Amino acid sequence: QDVYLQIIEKKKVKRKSFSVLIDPDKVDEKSIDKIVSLSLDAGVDYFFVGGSLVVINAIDECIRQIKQRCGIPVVLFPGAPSQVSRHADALLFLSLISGRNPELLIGQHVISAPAIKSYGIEVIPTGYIVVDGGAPTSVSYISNTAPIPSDKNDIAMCTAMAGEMLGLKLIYMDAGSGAKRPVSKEMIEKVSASIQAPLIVGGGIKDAQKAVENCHAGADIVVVGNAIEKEASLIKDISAGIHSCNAAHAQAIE
Ligand code: 1GP
Repeated sequence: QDVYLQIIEKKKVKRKSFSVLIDPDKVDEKSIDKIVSLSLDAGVDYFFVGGSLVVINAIDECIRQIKQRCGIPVVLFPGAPSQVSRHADALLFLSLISGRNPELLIGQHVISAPAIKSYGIEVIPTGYIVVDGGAPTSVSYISNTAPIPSDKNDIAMCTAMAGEMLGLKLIYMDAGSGAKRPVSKEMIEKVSASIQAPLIVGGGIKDAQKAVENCHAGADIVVVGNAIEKEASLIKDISAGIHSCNAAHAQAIE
């Protein structure tokens, strides 16, 4: 089944999903093995693969190793056109709509379009909104754009609305990998109430409590990378937290 269709189906029944972000630079065969087995046990919904700066171009190999071990959909979350792999199930075709860098709004898309088309992978047009996470993260430096200030909920809301009006099918709010301060509950509430498109939230989430708070605020998919790189056992707690929102919702409508 198409990944986007699956995301939409889940949103219709208010099912929240957990995505583990894997930075191909930071894993080897052994750590992939561990992450995949913990993710299978915990019922992780997606793997996002990518990073702001992928130094060793090991995307293909990383995805091959994940897919060898499980059927969890692998979604590319590329920081650059070089991070596109034909082996992924889908690609978040990111337009950095919080920034004003034309290269990341449309330029790199033009360059990578023919290759992506020839790969035949599912492309999901995604409005990528970077929010200030309390300290400069790789994403704001590499993208050469200013993030949306963390308390400017209206700017985030209008940006997400405009992205949706332009036809983008997902909105991804990101405080940046390893952010000190994740996207606030208030901003997630404001954005999710203003759009129909599914909302992905990530950056600086370190525990189940914040993941659950994000789900209640309106996030459809919660992404965690950095904290899991440091402590892989968090996969279990965070997944249980996110999926407990689904159980609670199912009970409430019975
Ligand atoms: C970053 O949203 C992702 O782009 C995940 O962030 O690595 O801080 O979990 P973390």
